[in-house]
Amino acid sequence: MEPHIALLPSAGMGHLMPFLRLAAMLASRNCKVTLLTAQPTVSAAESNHLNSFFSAHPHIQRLDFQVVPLQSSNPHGDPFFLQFEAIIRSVHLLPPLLSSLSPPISALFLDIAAATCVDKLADHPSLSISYYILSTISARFFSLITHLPHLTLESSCENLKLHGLPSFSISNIPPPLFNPQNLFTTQLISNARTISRVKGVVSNTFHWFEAETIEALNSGKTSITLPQFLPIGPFKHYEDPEKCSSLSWLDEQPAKSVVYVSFGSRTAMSKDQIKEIGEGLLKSKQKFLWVLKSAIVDKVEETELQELVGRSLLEKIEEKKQGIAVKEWVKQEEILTHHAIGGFFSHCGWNSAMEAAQRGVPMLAWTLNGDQRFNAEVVEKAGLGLWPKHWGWLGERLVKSEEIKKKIEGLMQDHKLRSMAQKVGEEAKRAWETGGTSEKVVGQMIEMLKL
Ligand code: BUP
Repeated sequence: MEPHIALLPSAGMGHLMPFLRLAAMLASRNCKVTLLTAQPTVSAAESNHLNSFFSAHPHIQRLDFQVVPLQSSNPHGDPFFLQFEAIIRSVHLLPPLLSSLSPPISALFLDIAAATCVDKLADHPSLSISYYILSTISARFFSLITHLPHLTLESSCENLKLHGLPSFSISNIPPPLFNPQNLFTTQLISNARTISRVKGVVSNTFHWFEAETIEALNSGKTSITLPQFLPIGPFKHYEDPEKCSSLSWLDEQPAKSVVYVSFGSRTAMSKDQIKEIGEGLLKSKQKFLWVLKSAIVDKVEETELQELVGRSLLEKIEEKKQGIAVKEWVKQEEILTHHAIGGFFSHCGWNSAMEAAQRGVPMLAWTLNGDQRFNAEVVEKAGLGLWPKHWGWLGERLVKSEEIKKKIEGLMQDHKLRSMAQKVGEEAKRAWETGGTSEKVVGQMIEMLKL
């Protein structure tokens, strides 16, 4: 009989996208799939994507999970981290929901950002199921997280060596992790404590891309016992009927002539920095498609494009016809697949990095916060991209247009980088061919789910 699998994403598009892709993939492999949707969502992008996903995939069941709002939440806290916390604290509402499903579920996939829910669910008498984590981050960052509960991070050291794992540079560790009181840190630590209780950790990465870390995680030689790490990336695109106007502009551009610029769904930059980016793009003389944001959460986006970019800069952009600036949700995967795209100037969120890897699109990484420096290390080591480390974390310094111009020229004109990125794309495809590493692991995972 086909296994019935439930999936519970946490919050934010960087978490929802890989869950939707995993849900579509499991459904295509003869699993019955129920997707739990924590309500209300933080962003409009999440609710829009959920609606269009369910209408395009009527065979996947939707189960709304009303999350209890936090009693006294810090109004200045990151709304996505607060939602992780609200989901974790609403875990007591899950057993009746999950046990009402028919046929009964055999497994629940939890987001790494809410993995600690397993502690409350695993001992519940009405649930006799297996638990998996979907790790929405690189294997490299995951490997650091596994050891967090037993670590005291000291910013005075240069490198961190954990038994059985490749070493880490301290300067790449997100600064909040040095503060044990920070919500990001406390959540990661409690999620990390749960890892050893699950049956497997599914990850959107592939063996060739992170071979050393993946092998270390599965070697049994780490100082803590870990479940099986299952690299099944790059996750495949799922059908999405929504339209995206930027694609028609791209249709008119020559092959590999456009740099796509986007710093993810959660990063809003200062107006000064936006101005420098715009000037840098114009000075580089490269064509560009630039996606802007003015707020962390799209529901509170109020600033118009003209106010954000500045009228004179926007007029220059329109006059020169060198590129377009948009302030809307775009179909990033389709943009990256478009023949006109020659480079991706990105914050190096893990999904973005994997989407570029899958298509062999060279990257210029500007790591702004969270796990992004870890991701950029992977991207740089694989030959997929350039990473000016000295640009610092978000807001640490104002990166001037001249520096941006030079790096964009490097991204778009470096033939060696282009051919190395192409090789990454070929390896990513190979992982999914018959007998490829990810394809084999998926087969193994489906067998585990049938048990
Ligand atoms: Br913005 C934007 N269209 O306009 P990351 C993003 N995306 O399809 P993040 C679009 O959202 P974290 C847009 O393709 C990727 O799948 C993009 O995830 C898609 O970055 C996802 O790259 C964004 O991981 O999350 O959202 O900043 O904080 O987890 O890095």
